[in-house]
Amino acid sequence: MTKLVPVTLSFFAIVLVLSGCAGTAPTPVATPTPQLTPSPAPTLAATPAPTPTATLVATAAPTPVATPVRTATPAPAEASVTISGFAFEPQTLTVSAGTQVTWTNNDQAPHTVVSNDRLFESPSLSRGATWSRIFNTAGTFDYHCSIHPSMTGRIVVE
Ligand SMILES: [Cu+2]
Repeated sequence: MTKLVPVTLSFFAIVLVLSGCAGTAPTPVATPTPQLTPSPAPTLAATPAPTPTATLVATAAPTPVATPVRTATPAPAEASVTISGFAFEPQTLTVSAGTQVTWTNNDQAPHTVVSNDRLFESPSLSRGATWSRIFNTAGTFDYHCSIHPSMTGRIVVE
């Protein structure tokens, strides 16, 4: 340790002398400052990105929405009654609820379709004329011709 002290002292002495000489130098030579060339940034070793383990998530297949079977505009079932020979044919007609029944008058004489309890009543039907009614509720509907009361018919809705 004791040897280091003179060494350092002599080092500073040299530095002082050199600096003193530099200060008294008539033409100070511009000592080029060493350009610190920027050391290239240490390239980070490209650590391989962790490959994502493909975890296959069993996505449940979307269950199809049960589309209603009912169509947008359900066409009503149709049935027909012919008026011929001053009689309804068939005299008794059985239909399901929602059925549209159409009467057609094939007689020369006019006829009507009037329920006995006045639930429905057609206008006077001339030859070839038709009249329709949809029976939505179940039940038995007796009707007659208001012009010829002997003409009777029945609609049974199930
Ligand atoms: Cu009639």
